[in-house]
Amino acid sequence: MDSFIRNAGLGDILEKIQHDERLSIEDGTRLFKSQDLLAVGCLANIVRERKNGNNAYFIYNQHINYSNICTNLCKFCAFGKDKDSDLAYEMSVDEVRAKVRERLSEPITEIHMVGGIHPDLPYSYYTDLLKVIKEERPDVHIQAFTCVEIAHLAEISGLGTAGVLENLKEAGLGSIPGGGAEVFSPRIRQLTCEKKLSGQGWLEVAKTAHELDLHTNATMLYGHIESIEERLEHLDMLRQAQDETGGFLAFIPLAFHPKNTELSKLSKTSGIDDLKNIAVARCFLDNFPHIKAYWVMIGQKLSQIALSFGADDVDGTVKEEIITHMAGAETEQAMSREQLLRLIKEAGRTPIERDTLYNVINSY
Ligand code: V47
Repeated sequence: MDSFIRNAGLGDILEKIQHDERLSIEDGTRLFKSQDLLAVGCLANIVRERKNGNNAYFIYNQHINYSNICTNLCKFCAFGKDKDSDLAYEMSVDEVRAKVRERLSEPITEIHMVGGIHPDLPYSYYTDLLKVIKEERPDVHIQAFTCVEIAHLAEISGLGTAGVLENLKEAGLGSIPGGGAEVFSPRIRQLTCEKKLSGQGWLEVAKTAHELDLHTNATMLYGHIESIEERLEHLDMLRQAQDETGGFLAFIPLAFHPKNTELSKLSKTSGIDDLKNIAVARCFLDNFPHIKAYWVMIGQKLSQIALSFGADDVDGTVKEEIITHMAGAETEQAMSREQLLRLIKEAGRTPIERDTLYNVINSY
């Protein structure tokens, strides 16, 4: 295998990975630009195995998108809608309670809840959401509100970032999902999501959360108008932040889905790029414990292959995914535990059902 990687011109990077040395931005760029996907995958597989052995994680979770009303209206997003749009929706606190009740018979351990940046819902709505979920399912871990939503809540509550995080934690928040990071580059934000919280702002919220013992995830939305250099800049900013706090759990590359967005003329991502984003992230983000292949975005089959290209996690049962499906995802809306087990086992990995913080619930 070593000679195969050397023949691909990546021998120096192999040496670094074998010695657990940090890759430079230039190394990362070369990996992205390499034509030899298998060589890049082999490198990532070395790192994956060192960090996670033969384990591949999944979670029994439920997604709730409480509202799609959004003032940011990012060009890559098909989910967010203006308040006056016919497609706009907003769940009442009782409707969210009903969503949770619908699935009380299932062994759900995590509720993943995000929404748009709503122009006029009061701060109490958000704390009430957390409280009713906890009333219905006291043991569930609530992973909710992206760093972009947290910045908005800090503003409308007047509590500031640390204050609002403390307050949400008291109301039941367990951790923060990785959405809203997009690509940190100011050029990309200017062109695709100029109203959104800046990349620096996103990182500040994440780091403040970590200081308060709230773990977060991180994402990167790739495959639209960003350059390879901008992807590396994004990964480098995440790696630096993780050096400072150690609070990120997982990195999830998100494959851009163009349908029904203002960027609908762009193509879907290729399988090669999907696997490369996972593999390069695994090699470059040496301080991130987990890399997730999100089956909703890249499909069940490619997620299975991704378990040999650096990923050690396939997310979970999900159920009722809206954000990617509004943008044309053709994947299922949910997977059962049995389907996840089969996907992982057939990839030659040991399926580990985990909770949000990667504590083992069951090993199969
Ligand atoms: O924040 C928006 C992205 C995110 C599109 O933390 C799009 O474990 C693709 O962040 N095509 C939401 N992506 C999803 C997300 C997530 C999902 C699963 C697990 C975790 C985690 C996080 O989806 C948004 C945005 O960055 N997005 N529009 C689109 N057209």
